Amino acid sequence: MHNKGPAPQLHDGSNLRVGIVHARWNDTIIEPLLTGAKAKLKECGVKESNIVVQTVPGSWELPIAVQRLYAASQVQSASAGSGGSAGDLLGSSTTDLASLPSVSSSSTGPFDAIIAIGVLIKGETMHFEYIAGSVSDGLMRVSLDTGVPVIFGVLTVLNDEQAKARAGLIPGSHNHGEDWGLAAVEMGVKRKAWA
Ligand code: DLZ
Repeated sequence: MHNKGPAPQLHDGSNLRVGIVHARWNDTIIEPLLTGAKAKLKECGVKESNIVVQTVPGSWELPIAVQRLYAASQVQSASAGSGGSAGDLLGSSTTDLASLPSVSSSSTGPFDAIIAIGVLIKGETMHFEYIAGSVSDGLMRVSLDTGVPVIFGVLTVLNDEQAKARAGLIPGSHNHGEDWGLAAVEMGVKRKAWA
């Protein structure tokens, strides 16, 4: 099977803070992607308390959420010691995915990378092209405007089968969420080095 992801580079994520924002559309695909991303973050040493998860209704809302989450983490960093967290500033994470954690961060500081996760299935929406193009452009813009690496975890697929194959739900298939976790750590570490 193709789509095995990039050749892995292992980086130490123990000093990183990583945000994850995911859409709630297509939650059965989102859930394994999120789980895969978090598993790789932790494998690289990112502490649970340094992973903040937020949700939005759909992929369309990802760019604004990533932008505000990052801004909130900067404000919080500037006023460190005044209490609160980036998660608090945006409101608690609520999710219908019972197995997913809510916001849990006791740490402070701006995020070193943010992963945006969504699943757009062409067959289900006439909006597909509009949403996919705008969300891609929006996430790139947020990344370049803020300087924080935004990992593109938005699947744009033609049907359910393709979505499942990219979430590791079909035997022998690869969970792209794992790549996004690794990419977040690599880019977070490199961004610090390039600062
Ligand atoms: C409206 C809509 C449709 C039809 N399909 C999807 C989808 O496949 N994946 C997704 O993440 N979101 C979808 N949405 C919701 C939009 O992203 C957005 O949440 C709403 O239009 C409200 O702004």
